[in-house]
Amino acid sequence: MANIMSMSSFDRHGDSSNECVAEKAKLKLQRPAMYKVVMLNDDYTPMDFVIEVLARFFGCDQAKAVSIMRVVHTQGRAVCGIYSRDVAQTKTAQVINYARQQQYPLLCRVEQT
Ligand code: TYC
Repeated sequence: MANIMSMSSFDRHGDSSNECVAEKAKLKLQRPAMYKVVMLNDDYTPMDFVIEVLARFFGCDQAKAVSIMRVVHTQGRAVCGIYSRDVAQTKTAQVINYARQQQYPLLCRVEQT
């Protein structure tokens, strides 16, 4: 009879079949769901402020920031970026907090892709 020092961890846990538990489990990896951060138009937030926000929180260069701002201004909304849920929610909160500090009504929201 084996003493405790010579027993495998499976034996110690009552699984004497020595089957690998990980092989039994379903190992299907799924990509995390992705979420769009959508910026919305309003009549009051200055265009330059929106451009600054797009550069600061979404890593846009000047040309990209101007382009996205113009799409929001003319079409009502545009996607600023696509992220995991936590990152999308954090960026949305950061943008709204930053805008409110300046008393601008700028809004963005998270939408599942
Ligand atoms: N429509 C705003 C203006 O004329 C500019 C603007 C652009 C505001 C994009 C919000 O997400 C926005 N000053």
